[in-house]
Amino acid sequence: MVRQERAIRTRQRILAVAAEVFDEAGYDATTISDILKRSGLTKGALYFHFTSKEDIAQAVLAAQVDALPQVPPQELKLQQSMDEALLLAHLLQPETGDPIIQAGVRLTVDQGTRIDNLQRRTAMDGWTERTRALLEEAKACGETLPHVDTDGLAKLLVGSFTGVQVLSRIMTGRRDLTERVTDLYRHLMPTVAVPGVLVRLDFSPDRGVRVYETVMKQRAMEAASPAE
Ligand code: XVR
Repeated sequence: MVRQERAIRTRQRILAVAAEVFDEAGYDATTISDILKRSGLTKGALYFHFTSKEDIAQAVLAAQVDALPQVPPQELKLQQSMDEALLLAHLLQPETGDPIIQAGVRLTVDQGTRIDNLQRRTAMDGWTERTRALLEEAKACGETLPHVDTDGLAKLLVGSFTGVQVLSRIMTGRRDLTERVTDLYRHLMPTVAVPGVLVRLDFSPDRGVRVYETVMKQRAMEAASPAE
């Protein structure tokens, strides 16, 4: 049991270190020995968990969706969906970021100079499914207008978030990402939400920080008294 826990920790450590390296250098330029050097592990320990650079990158790609913590549940599921986007925007910031999410997103969006075999679509399908599930709840609660198709809307939101993210990285190193994400939802929600819900959605500029801080406090509390 103890050995198993140690193995899980080592695997997570490799992923965290690899995420940092991939985020700094990109997939093409990263070598497995860069990851090895920074992790301080032996070759044997690393190859026990992963077979190749591609294998590690695949694991980082796959981990991104689950690395986004749950936001506090909201009465309005559309608010909760927007809160997820705002939290993601914060976790993509250089200072407040999460390395797995940052590297996962970079690996997803970077096309690379050479053809590689990374499964970028699986990660995007994961985001779309997570988004769709929450929109489905919103629909079941009567929050959405009759024409809303949750499948199409989930794809549109994931696509728009990605576009906004790429542009924000180019223009400001993602410093204006929260603002751009708020603009996206402020302009999209009137075509999605029924009027009674629309007026209750919080588009204020500091919503993202509040969601982020609540989630981080919750995480710190859980770390202090881990649930058995
Ligand atoms: O699913 C997402 C949200 O529901 C907002 C729409 C965000 C999907 C982000 C996808 C990720 C991959 C590349 O971002 C990129 O730029 C939270």
